[in-house]
Amino acid sequence: MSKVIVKGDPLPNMPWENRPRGSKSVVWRYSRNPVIPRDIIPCSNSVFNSAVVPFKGAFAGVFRCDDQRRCMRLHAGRSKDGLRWQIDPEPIAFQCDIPEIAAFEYGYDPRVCWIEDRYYVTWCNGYHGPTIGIAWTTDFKTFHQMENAYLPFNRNGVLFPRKINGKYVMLNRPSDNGHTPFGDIYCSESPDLIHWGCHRHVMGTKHPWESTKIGAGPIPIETSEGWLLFYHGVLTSCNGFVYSFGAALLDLEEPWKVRHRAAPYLLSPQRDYECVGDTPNVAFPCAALCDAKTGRLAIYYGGADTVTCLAFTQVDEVVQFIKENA
Ligand code: BMA
Repeated sequence: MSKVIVKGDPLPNMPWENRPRGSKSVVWRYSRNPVIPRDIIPCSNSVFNSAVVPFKGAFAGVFRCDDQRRCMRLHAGRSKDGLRWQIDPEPIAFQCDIPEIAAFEYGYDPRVCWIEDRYYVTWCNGYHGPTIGIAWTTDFKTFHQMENAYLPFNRNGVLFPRKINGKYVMLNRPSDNGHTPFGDIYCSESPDLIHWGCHRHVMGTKHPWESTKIGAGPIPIETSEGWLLFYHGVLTSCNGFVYSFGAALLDLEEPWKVRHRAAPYLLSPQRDYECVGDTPNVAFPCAALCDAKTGRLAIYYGGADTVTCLAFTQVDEVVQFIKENA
């Protein structure tokens, strides 16, 4: 039983593995990583930074599949156990009646969020530069694309799973047109998921592991201690960027206020499948499954911009870690 109260449903069938004997890590990796190989569908060069949610007693998701032309595409997928995935061989063909928005340039780093009565997908959408695309689905077959949330340049758009004070809320990360050498997390509000405003700064770079830029990861998890946010942080080494992830607790009603933030990372690229691939040294989380009853958490993250991996933790332990390691 989780001591920290998690708002949400029980999810007894989610992927899970106990902490390996002898390990003291707050977050531990799935022993059979990666869960999704780079060549799971015929056209894929790599499948990573992908989003997974509970769906009709099983699981569904939106996957970043870079194809063998190295075009960045989004594909839907389904799984009974969250581990073995059937990913559609064809990319999602978004339905969109706004001609200016309908021309798909590229899409990457999706997140999926259930709000009220449907799943919303947010992703980094090419529109004269990267911005945040939004679409909704109820069946993971038909996806209805809406207006982009912001002007370019923006990345890492992550919705909260309920309205806060009557407004939809999205974390996002203003950026540039390239491999952005800066970046703080902001939060924006909307009455209708179309018009976004009331932009607030949430947090900036702080500790060495995240000193270049940060960006929100999975959909925040509502707990009695605040919104549990996992986020990636980037260090610039002499060999380029290093992507790790850490966690913070945001205020439940004013989520731009950071209540606690852990100084150390939770997971940094150390295994071969995180260190070797199309982009070395990347662990990039985009989704988390949570069993509200036990507080078990399964975090899906991309490894080296090549494969999709899983790591586990417990809400109680991660909340305690955040509070004790400020
Ligand atoms: C970011 C995004 C991510 C990627 C990361 C590391 O800018 O492109 O998809 O994982 O860089 O290359």
